[in-house]
Amino acid sequence: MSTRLTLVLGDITRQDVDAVVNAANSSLLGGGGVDGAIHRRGGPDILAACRALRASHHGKGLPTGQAVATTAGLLPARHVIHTVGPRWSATEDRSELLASCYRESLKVAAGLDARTVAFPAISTGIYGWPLDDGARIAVETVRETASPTVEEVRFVVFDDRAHEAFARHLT
Ligand code: AR6
Repeated sequence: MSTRLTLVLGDITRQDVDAVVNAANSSLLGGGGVDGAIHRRGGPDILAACRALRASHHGKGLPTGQAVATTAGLLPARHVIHTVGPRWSATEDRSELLASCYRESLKVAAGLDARTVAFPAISTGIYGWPLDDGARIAVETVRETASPTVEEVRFVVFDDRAHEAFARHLT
């Protein structure tokens, strides 16, 4: 399956796709940014599903670079795929962990038979990753990852600066 990469300026919680990716933290119990918006708009079912994961497979939380799916509650999407980006470090190259978020999320998406997946710019907010580099890793990784089910990967960005960064790497 060759995956089409698209770019939208908007709110990830409004996307009518099979799966939206959440820029979560390893607790899976919510936070600010995309995570806060998804839980606010998606309602309590998402948090209940996250708590169930913490009580079973992910007792210690979700490791950085990994991904796991839950219901999307009241969101227009069918599933939320939670992934944990690395915090930016000026002294340590954590790029492979950021690439892993995109790869592992796409793997989970294929397991859900998802055809359309929306990604935020993982790690580029509260986790401080420089936007241009975060966009480069996102685009390169998705381009290099073949998926048996995913026809469209939609990057959903929140402001003009992020839109410009992704547009640069998509052309
Ligand atoms: N739709 C699309 N993009 C958004 C939205 C939205 N509704 N809200 C923010 N962005 P962030 P991170 C952009 O901070 O850096 C949470 O507390 C934002 O401008 O959501 O991976 C978690 O629980 C930025 O470009 O995620 C973790 O603790 C990008 O989405 C931590 O933040 C990602 O910003 C994760 O930090």
